[in-house]
Amino acid sequence: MDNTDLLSGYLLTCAAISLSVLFWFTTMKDQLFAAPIAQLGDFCFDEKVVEVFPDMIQRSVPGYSNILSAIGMMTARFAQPGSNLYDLGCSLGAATQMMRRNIAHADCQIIGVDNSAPMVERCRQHLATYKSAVAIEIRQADIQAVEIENASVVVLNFTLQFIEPAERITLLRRIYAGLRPGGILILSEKFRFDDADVSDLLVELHLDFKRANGYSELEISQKRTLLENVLRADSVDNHKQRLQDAGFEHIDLWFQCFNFGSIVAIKDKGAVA
Ligand code: GEK
Repeated sequence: MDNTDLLSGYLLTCAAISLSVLFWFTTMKDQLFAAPIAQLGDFCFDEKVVEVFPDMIQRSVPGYSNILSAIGMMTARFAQPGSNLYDLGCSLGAATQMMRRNIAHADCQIIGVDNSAPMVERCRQHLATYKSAVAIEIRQADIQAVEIENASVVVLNFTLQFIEPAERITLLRRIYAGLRPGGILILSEKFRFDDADVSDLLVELHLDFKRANGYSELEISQKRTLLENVLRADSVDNHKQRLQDAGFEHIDLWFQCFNFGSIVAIKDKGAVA
């Protein structure tokens, strides 16, 4: 890589960050749980959530925009000519868009998948407002039923945590099998910590982060109750072990902020295709 490559990479990253910031500021503020809710069921990604989603995820997930920027940077390095890139649990396509802006090969295809109909509809509308030579397909489907093939980059950005824990290994094995040698999985999650003191500290710091972002105690506790049955976090060690069991040869945590973070898992360049 020479200086021109580095400079254009830097400029691309800055442009991507500005775009995502613009994306956040043009959406509605999340006030879904500001008033008391009589019967709290399970959280679901419905029309109301879609309306406020960019604001919600930005104010709830520490490090979210840093992770998105890095997904763009890793895409620039790992996307292989003529390959597929997957954004599994794509929501409104924030990671899809980062990937699209950073692919150096126009013959790649990005496949975004989400099982929420309102998310998929809004995602398609949103992505259609940007021009690009890279083909994008947004599918409404369960990520556990999607075939992964000829892949160089797979992103699970805060999605695996919504999959039944016992079924996670099957999905990861299919991802490994569908990746080309040298391909990468970027797995971002909310983490659980076994040490009680560390766990308490990181959970409290996350709550402070939400308070600093304007969420009230009521909003925080109602959202927590709603997510209790649907978001099941694993420890970093659990994730690493499962990725190893799925076949990945190179695995490590590359980012962490409080109890949220992201892991890279790479299929060895010499692995059987
Ligand atoms: C982002 N990646 O902005 N099949 C398909 N989609 C699913 C499934 C499933 N089984 N389960 C959940 N989802 C995004 C953020 S949000 C994370 C991802 C969050 C979808 C669900 O509909 C939602 O859109 C997404 O996964 C999780 O980078 O809200 O904490």
